[in-house]
Amino acid sequence: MKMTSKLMAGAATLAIAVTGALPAMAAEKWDMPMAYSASNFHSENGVAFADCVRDATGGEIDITVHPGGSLFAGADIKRAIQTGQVQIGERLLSGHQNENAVFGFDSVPFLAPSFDDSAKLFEAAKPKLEEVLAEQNLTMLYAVPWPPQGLYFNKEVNSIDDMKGIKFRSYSNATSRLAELTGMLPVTIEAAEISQAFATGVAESMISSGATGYDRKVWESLSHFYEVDAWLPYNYVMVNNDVWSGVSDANKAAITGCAEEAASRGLQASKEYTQFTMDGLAAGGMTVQPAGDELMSGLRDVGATMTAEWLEAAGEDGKAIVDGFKAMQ
Ligand code: PCA
Repeated sequence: MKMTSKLMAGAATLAIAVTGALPAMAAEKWDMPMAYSASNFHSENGVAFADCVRDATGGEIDITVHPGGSLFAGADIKRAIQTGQVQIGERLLSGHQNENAVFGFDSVPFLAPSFDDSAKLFEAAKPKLEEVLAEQNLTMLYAVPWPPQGLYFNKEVNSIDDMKGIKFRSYSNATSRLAELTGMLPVTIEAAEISQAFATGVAESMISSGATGYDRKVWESLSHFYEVDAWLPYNYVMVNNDVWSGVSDANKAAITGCAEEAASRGLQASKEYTQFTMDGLAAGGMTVQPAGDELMSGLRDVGATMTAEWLEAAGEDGKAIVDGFKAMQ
């Protein structure tokens, strides 16, 4: 009896000595692929989110961010998370418009062209979006908008006619459709690859934010950026639901808190980057200015067609999102 308790006490001391030398619990390692360059504000925000999660979970969840499409290319990230090849990751929401039109709510031209409007549109779309994602074994943790989208060219462009035949880099169904409706030739290229595509002439134009043109130094190949404020597409961070359901309640709360901080920090960065990166494009030698009246009116016609097409494709869900958004205004 005495001997046993002595042995047990000894074993307990030994256990304390051993576990004391290790972290309280082995850290769970999560890989987080992201599609955009390490210096992009979404990627920097992702790293800050991972740091927050490491701190807030007392080191129990250790996220490694892989920016620039280095672990999975942008187009493959969502599937990698759904199938459990990675636990968590970030992707451009409208990159999945071909799966479900709901994913393209943020790329309806001129529907919500400011930061304030796009935040309302996102709130209106969130319940439906979460429902669609849940059916795909995914939980959205946070989402951050890109700055407003404008048009890049390697020449002066004053009308839709001037756009005919131009090779256009697209990043989603909506951007490909915009090219078709303006007589351009769309080719889908990830942001990580665009510097080369412009340098080699594979593409001569794109719609994107000042941020992406700035990140990729497109002034080396392109000459004009026209502010159009067509839409503000979102990037979102999602986690695999099997992984998420295995997380303790305390760690779920910690991660959700970090996600809320990341959403507001990312939004702030996106706002600040809007002017900063347009100034950067101009400093690189580009002409940066609002699109002229004739070009804008042509784009508005194209936008009306795209809006009708999206409403048709998104059906009741699309109508509910737009109605919910309009009710907030
Ligand atoms: N940059 C991303 C998507 C929207 C944006 O501003 C890109 O061009 O791929």
